[in-house]
Formats: sequence, structure tokens, C-alpha cells
Amino acid sequence: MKRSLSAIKPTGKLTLGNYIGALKNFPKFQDEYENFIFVADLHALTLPIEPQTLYENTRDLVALYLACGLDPNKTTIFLQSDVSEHSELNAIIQNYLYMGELSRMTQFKDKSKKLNQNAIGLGLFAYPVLMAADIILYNADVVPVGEDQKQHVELCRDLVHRFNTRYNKEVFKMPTPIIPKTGARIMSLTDPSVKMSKSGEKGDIYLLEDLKSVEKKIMRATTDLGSDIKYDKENKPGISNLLTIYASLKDISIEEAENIFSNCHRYGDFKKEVAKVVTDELSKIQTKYKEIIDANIIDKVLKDGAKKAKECANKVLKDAQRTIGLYGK
Ligand code: ATP
Ligand code: LTN
Repeated sequence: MKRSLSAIKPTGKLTLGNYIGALKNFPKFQDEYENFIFVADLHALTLPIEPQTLYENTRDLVALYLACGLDPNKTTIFLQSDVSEHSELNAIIQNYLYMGELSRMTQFKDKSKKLNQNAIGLGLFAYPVLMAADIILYNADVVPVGEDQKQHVELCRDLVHRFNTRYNKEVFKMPTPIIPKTGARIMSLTDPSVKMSKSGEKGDIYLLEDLKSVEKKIMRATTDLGSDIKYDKENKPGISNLLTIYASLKDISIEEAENIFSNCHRYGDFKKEVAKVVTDELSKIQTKYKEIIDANIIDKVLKDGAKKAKECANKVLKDAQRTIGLYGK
């Protein structure tokens, strides 16, 4: 059976962007793939974060994984920090990735720009090394992620090629990023030129947000000149973003969404429909989230997941160690 692997870092409250670009797609793999989904808690340390916040974000993320349809009987759900093989493989493969290529990563450039230039953590720079270890340890065939993570998976592909060529053996599996056709980059509702993100501002919608507030944000979303509901990223970025959200949640194409609104010439009416689709979806997720928190099952899910993940990761780690001349006992 082929393997699928992905993760989200518990850096903040999950947004509608995280859901559409990543989370919503994770359960699609659990029937036909061996599915591994984890919380990238070590990656969350690459920017300053309060211990209590990290702890709570982690619990909420696992609960949201379950609320969005991941079934622990079909998907191995675990914490990155519970499987020490991630850090061990990281220590090895850091020697096969170069500082030049790491410094060209868009995410590093964006995030480091916002920091005091004398306090850019090494972990932020080496972020894609650990991410490559995450992927390689599970022999992942596919890695479903949003657009912004594609570059990191591509760097992992370069590493796999470099390593396998160096040792003349297929030690590591070559992964392929899977980017959703629609919704791979949801933009902020107040500024459609920037990505909606957990560390963003008021233009972001959170999965656990009060539904009235969600509705208000959509009704006030920045729109463009004109009155047609047409997808045109250049000239109508706000409407295009709302159309993308609508199409993704309805599981239809952008063209189909445009057809539905071909006779609608009032942005207000269109926004009402978008708000309805979003709040319906979030309402379902929030109800399930509450049930999961009340059922107190998270610790058990994580314990079982870590055990399964470790079995798999340890094999790959040992194989890599022996290949390069370490004892790998
Ligand atoms: P941060 O603000 O802390 O960088 P983030 O919101 O960008 O966080 P990540 O943890 O980096 O979230 O991403 C989790 C997953 O969600 C990744 O697969 C990423 O590609 C996807 N994702 C994040 N933001 C969006 C977005 N605006 N649209 C679509 N997918 C997104
Ligand atoms: N960097 C990813 C989270 C992540 C990940 C991974 C995704 C960490 N390790 C391995 C896929 C595969 C992000 O979403 N920011």
C-alpha cells in the first residue's frame, strides 16, 4: 500500500486556509493509502512560543484532526516530538543539504525578515532539514500540502536524489507533493494580496471561531470594483478568493462556482452565500471538536500513534545509519 504523510505545526489557531489547503484533504488518503498525520511540534519552536500556548495548540490540533474526519483506526496520528527518530535522522541528513539552498527558501526569507536580524534561530534556517527527515522516515509516496510548502517538499526530493546517488542504492523513497487544484493558497479577507495564516491578523477566519464573527468577516471582506462574480486574480483578487473558498468547500470547480453566480450582480448576495457555506462547514467541525474534547481520547490516540509511527521510522533510520557506516544497532 502506498503511503501518505503530512503535518501541521501548532503555532496558533487553525485557519480556514489551513483547512482548505491541507486538513480537509488529509482524510481523503486514509482509505487508499497508509496515512500518517502528525503535529509538527518541534517545528513550532522555530519561532518564539509560550509553553502553555504550544501545549494548548497541540491538543486543539489533534482534536481538529479527529473532528475533520481522520480516523485513528485508519490514520496514524502522533506528535513529532514523541518519535525521537525525527531528531536522529535530522542530525544525519543536515550534512547533505547546503546552506545556499536553505537560504533560498521563501518561508525562511519571509519569516526571518520579520525578526531581529541578530536573533534568527538556527532551527528556522534548518526548518526544511527536519521536514525532510519527517517525510523520509515514513517512506512517504505522497505529501498533501498547501502551495507554500511545495518548495520544502521539492528540497526533500533533491536530498533523496543526492543521498541515493551518493550511496548508489534506493535508501530513501522519492516523495511527491500533492497540492489541491483549488484552494492551495487562501488569501486574507482584508488584504487578498497576503496569505491567510495562523500568525496573521483580522482578515483570517479560524476553525473554532464564533460563527457570528465569521459571518461578519465575510460580509466585510475586501472586494473589488464592478459587480460580476468572476474569477480574475489580477483585477478581482477579493472576489476570486471568496469564489475559491466557496468552490473548495462545495467540492466543485471555480468554473462551476462562477456559473452558479452568473446571474448574481450584487456582491452582498454572493457574500451571504459564501458565509453560509463557511459557517455550515465550521459548525459541523466545531460540534465534533467539542465531542472529542469531552470524550478525553486525545492522550490514547497519541500514545497508540507514537508506537506505530516509531516502528516504521526506526526501520528507515537504521537502514540510513548502516548505509553511511554508522553501526545502526
Ligand atoms: P504560520 O502562520 O505559523 O506560518 P500557517 O497558517 O502558514 O502557519 P502551517 O502550519 O505552515 O500554517 O501550514 C499547515 C498547512 O496548511 C500546510 O500544508 C500549508 O501549506 C497549509 N496552508 C497554510 N496557509 C494556507 C492558506 N492560506 N491557504 C491554503 N493552504 C494553507
Ligand atoms: N512545514 C509544514 C509542516 C510540516 C510538514 C512536515 C508537512 C512539518 N513536517 C512533513 C508535510 C510533511 C507546514 O505546514 N508548515
